[in-house]
Amino acid sequence: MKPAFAEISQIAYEGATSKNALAFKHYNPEEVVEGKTMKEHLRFAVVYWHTFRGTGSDPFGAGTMQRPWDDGSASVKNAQQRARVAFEFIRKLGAPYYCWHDRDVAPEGKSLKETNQKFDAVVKVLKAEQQRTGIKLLWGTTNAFSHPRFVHGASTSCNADVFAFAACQVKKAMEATLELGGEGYTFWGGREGYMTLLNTDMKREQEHLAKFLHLAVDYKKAIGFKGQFYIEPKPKEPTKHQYDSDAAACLNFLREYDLLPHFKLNIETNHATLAGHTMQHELETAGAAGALGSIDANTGDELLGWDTDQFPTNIYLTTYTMLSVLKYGGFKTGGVNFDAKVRRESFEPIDLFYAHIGGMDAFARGLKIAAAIRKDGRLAEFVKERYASWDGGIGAKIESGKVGFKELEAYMLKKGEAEPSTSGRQEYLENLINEFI
Ligand code: XUL
Ligand code: CO
Repeated sequence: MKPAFAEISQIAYEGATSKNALAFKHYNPEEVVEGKTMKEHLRFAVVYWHTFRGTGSDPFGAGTMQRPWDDGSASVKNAQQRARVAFEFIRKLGAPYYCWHDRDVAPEGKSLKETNQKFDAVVKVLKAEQQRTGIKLLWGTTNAFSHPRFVHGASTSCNADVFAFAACQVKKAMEATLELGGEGYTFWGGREGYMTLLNTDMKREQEHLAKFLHLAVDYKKAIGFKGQFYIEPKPKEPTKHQYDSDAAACLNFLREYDLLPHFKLNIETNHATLAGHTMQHELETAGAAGALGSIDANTGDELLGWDTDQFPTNIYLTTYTMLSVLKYGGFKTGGVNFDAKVRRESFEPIDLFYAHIGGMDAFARGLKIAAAIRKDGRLAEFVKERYASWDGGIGAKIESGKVGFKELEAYMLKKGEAEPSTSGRQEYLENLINEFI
């Protein structure tokens, strides 16, 4: 096969002073930060859907992307050829992982049986390419939202046959993930929500979603798949309201239906924005519940109210993200998955390199800055000090359950007043962060 990116050689780390746009300035895979290499910390993944299937179309215009290796057909041969190009790209970029939806990698056939056969034929090539390059599958997932059969949702559809069809798809995609040694499997509820409550039995739909996930957990055990299950929160788009609306809603849902031990969260930046939260808020919510699994790294545009999935280049964003990731012990099964697409105007193949190099460098900087802030210790010390009243005296008695309202009343009657504690020092702390950026 003729290389698709013949003019591009392996992307190398050249250091901060390099002016080469096709080199890393900060991502040095072997550099050790807090006892692990950058490669081990960040576990970068390239998404198949945006990077190899994105056309650049939007509601106002057709696709713009120039992808000379793709003949535009829905043939298995084209899908296999595209897979080989994908691995050439990921290898030259030096990302250790990739992620797919079933329908990104292989076309749909006329029947479920034919669809599965086409999928098998492409999975064979993916496996061979993984073995050839050493690139691994971070997670697989199912596209149960694009086909018209999913118009009312998949597991939350009003039509039980659609639930059954989605189950077949997840079953097959889990088998493929296992076959490819995938380290996880993600559930993003593409249309698991509603457009209007006038036609929706919300309780029943949520019970069906829980039933579906329990069936997936059962099947995971049945086939011996040891990877991590993730739920990816998103509040809206395509539906008006999605049941997995944010990290807190997902955690509540998982707890209510006894699913929490089986799932962690895959937090996406642009989804946090759509939910009216910061990425840091979502990461802290997941982390505090022991459910921070992986991240979909991208960013939105605050002036555009939709899921623009841009590549992350903001150092504050990557610093705050990595501060939370390091705080909760780093990625175990997850990683930094670029669920991001080049702009419609960035239509040349080389733009795929610029986009990923920029995102990887932004995360490498975020990692180094976060590690430096942690080493400095002033931020952590400030937070610790702020809660010092809980480390002894009445605070410690409350935390350990030694006092009730009666004892607290006696304490306060004697003390007389709760004096305001020290300043929150937001500006001082923001300045402190800027010392490191
Ligand atoms: C959609 C989205 C998905 C999931 C996987 O907004 O983020 O691509 O990451 O289904
Ligand atoms: Co995503």
